Amino acid sequence: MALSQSARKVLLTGTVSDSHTWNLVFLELFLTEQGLDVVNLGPCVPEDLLVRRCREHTPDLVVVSSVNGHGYADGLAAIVRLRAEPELADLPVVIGGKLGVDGRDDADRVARLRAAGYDAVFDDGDLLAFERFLTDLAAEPSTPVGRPA
Ligand code: B12
Repeated sequence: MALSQSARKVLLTGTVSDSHTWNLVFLELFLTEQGLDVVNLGPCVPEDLLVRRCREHTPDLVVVSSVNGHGYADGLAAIVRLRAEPELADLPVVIGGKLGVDGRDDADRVARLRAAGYDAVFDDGDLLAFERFLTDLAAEPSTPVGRPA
């Protein structure tokens, strides 16, 4: 498939308060199967560290995963911090998992995450929708962080 030809780099990260790891293991395997190079930062990643790793690895996509119920708050803090960096302003960033504690989509909170800078929000961890997003992204020209378009 198209994605396997692109060999683009994905930075995968848990949120600052989230100690769950199997979600990250699963996503690393899933993304690798799509033909993507994955750098897995693991769980409990503070915003400043995420910014440093983005500069270091110059990914084509950042995937934020949260399942502990603090995803809306932690995810918002992460994207606000990332988008405050001029060179990371256009970097594609998505978030997904179990973002709240009630187990339901919350349109307002999803809208807030999108307005703050996420390119996509997969609140219920919808992997089919995520796969479609990856396919669309692979069709776009690659413009990694720190390199001119
Ligand atoms: C195992 C587990 C733990 C283990 C984690 C061990 C480890 N090394 O990871 C331990 C015991 C440590 C733990 C702790 C806690 N847990 Co826990 N845990 C679970 C449990 C039982 C399974 C999680 C798991 O590993 N699933 C397997 C992985 C592969 O699946 P997943 O995590 O669901 O991820 C999938 C999707 O969400 C999706 N996805 C995830 N991220 C993303 C991102 C994108 C972009 C996309 C597209 C998809 C996606 O893809 C994955 C594969 O399908 C779940 C309940 C459950 N049955 O899901 C609760 C659960 C996640 N835990 C929960 C809670 C509340 C906690 C604690 C806060 C409990 C506490 N009071 O201390 C702490 C968290 C502490 C912290 N600081 O984060 C809640 C979260 C509530 C919510 N979000 O609504 C759950 C849902 C249990 C519940 N029903 O209440 N937990």
